[in-house]
Amino acid sequence: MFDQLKSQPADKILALMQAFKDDPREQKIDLGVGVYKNAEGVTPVMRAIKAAEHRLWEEQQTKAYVGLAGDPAFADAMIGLILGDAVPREAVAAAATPGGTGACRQAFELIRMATPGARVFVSDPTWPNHLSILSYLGMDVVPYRYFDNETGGVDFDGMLADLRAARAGDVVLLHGCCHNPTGANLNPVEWQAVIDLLNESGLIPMIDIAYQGFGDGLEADAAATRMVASRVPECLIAASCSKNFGIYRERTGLLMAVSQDTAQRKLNQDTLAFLNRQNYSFPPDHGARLVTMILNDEALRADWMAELEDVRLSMLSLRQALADELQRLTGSDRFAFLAQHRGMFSRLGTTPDLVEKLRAEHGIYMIGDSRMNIAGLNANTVPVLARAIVDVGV
Ligand code: PLP
Ligand code: TYF
Repeated sequence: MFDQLKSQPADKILALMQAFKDDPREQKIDLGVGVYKNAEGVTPVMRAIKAAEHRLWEEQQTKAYVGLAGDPAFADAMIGLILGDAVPREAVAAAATPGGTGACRQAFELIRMATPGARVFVSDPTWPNHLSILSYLGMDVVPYRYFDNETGGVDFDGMLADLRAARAGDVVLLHGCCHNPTGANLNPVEWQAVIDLLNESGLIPMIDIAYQGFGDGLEADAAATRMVASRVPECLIAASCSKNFGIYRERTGLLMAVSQDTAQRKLNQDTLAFLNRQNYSFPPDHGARLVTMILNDEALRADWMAELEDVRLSMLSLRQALADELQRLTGSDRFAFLAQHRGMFSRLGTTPDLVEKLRAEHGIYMIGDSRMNIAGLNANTVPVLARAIVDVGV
């Protein structure tokens, strides 16, 4: 049996992580995998997580199974965080999943189950795992134009033109905030235009929100998701707690199915529980429980929000410093888009050859499509990166 296996393509982001580790040079900069790092290069356990873990260790009396959809208190807390009061609670079915990846996987399976012929429209580019899971599930994927290499912004006319090719029942995958891998995002007017198109054409939005709090703030980063959820008849939302709670390895996420028809909710809820059962039965609980404790405790929540805000502001100031340094070195505003981008990532918009040159000659590791993890920088390495970008001739 095993000899029938074919080797599968590696995850390029994870492969780059390994290449960085294997590089013996002392002066090297890791702008690869999307994990937050502070100025010392450490990915810390957030204070509120530590405090909640401590409390959990003291108070938890059982590790018995919870439920196929996870603890409803986790869903309630996350729905509050993401959707606020944009839609009635009765309109939302939700199930905990192993990370945001699990939420995406379950969402895709639900789409395939509900509408077997549906195509999924994805931004070009999008997070590579979207493509790889969709292809594994045998689903049809249609890219829509998104990033404009010339301006570093969104090619919005191209995006709308490509989405006009979608048919009723097709799904449009949108990043709720902090687009991965580009860092370029829609403004509110553009979001409304997308919503109008979705409604005119009968398209179903699926929102992937993995970086709430990393862009313009917790509320601002949820605004587009709230706008969509309250203005379309149905949508799916895949949320991750990995980044904003710093609990990557705990595998904590939530899939939400929103319908304005509250009678539909029970069927949606049962389907989400069914899909969990088919794939892994009960979802992980530890991270979800910590998140619930934090969101429901005034002091823990305030401390978490304060630390998250520090994280967000540190990335914003690194962006600004990089854009300023490049402005100083080149005498042009060509790289001003780096300060406009939001979230962990920016796509530089250069060729794989120059990305390779940055690695070979300067020990700077970014993804081949020129995506940089801004949190991989610090005050000392910003000028090093800026000089290298100019040196290789980006
Ligand atoms: N979606 C996007 C766009 C991401 O960048 C990530 C990042 O890790 C995820 C989903 C899911 O992350 P996780 O499964 O670690 O929660
Ligand atoms: O895009 C990133 O870097 C993050 C982390 O298979 C990640 O989303 C990368 C690769 C992967 C899973 C998560």
